[in-house]
Amino acid sequence: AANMPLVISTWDSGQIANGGAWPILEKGGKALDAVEQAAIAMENEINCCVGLGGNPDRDGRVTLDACIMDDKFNCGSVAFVERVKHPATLARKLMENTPHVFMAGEGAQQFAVASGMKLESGELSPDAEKAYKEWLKKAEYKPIINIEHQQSKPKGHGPFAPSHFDDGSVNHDTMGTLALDSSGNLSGMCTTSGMGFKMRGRIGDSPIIGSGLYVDNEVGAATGSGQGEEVIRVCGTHTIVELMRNGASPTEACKKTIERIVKINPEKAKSFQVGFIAIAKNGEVGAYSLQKGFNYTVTDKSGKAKVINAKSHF
Ligand code: SD4
Repeated sequence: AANMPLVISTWDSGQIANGGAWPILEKGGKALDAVEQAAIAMENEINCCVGLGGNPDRDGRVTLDACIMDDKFNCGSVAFVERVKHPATLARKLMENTPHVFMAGEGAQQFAVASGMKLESGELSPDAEKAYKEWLKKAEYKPIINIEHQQSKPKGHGPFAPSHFDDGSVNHDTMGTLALDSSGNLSGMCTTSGMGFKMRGRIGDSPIIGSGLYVDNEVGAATGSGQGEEVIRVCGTHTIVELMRNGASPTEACKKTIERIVKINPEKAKSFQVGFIAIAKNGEVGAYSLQKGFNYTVTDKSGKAKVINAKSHF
């Protein structure tokens, strides 16, 4: 395809992720290496929603979910992992060095240590600490419904990092990245600290192959962000790739999948956000979200990162 290499990531913080991926793609490197570097770049940032600086669960602990998938249906996922700084890298190690695809919790952490990864302190970042204290005032022991914050002003840490908000509320900037390398191969990753103040042990869509991420090198790839429960219900990213296989463009495929979520319960669909991005084998990209306010970042062979606002259902 003409349009390669190419990398796209969820949100405007995708500028950070794409910034990690681009040096690899530019040199003719592999999409898999590029998406791993995208994950590392985001996981190094202190922000609400990716990495160990993210918001904790309702018991005050940060638990990370991530997955990675290459152009040959190899995939690795980790969920509910604590004190591991780079969960997408851990997912890649799991993919490459074990016969397994998915590990969770203590076992995943044990595998990280056995793989030579160091365990971090487990302390909350100052912003997460503050957000958690704020949340504890009401301590509503129920999952928080995830709505886009358009009015709240993010407190930045770095130019584009998704942030904790002054009012202690959560936004949702799970990072999903899809890359098409100069050999025409696709890979993807998804990394998150999950919904802030989630119930302990809760796992979202992000580490689930076919929900938070799917790659089929013959067809295309998709990833997303938002209320994980609603994405899992429709196997969101697998659905998108299947729609593309049947001829839909990336945007049409994302739109049809969002509509499928709406159809389940149109009233409830007003109260949460889901945003998908997708890339076709030919380098065409697209996106669609449920609520307004979802955007994504595309870096193409010009080397420039462009932030694009997705169309939305509402
Ligand atoms: C989840 N999809 O855990 C994630 C939430 C998200 O930034 O997008 N967080 O359900």
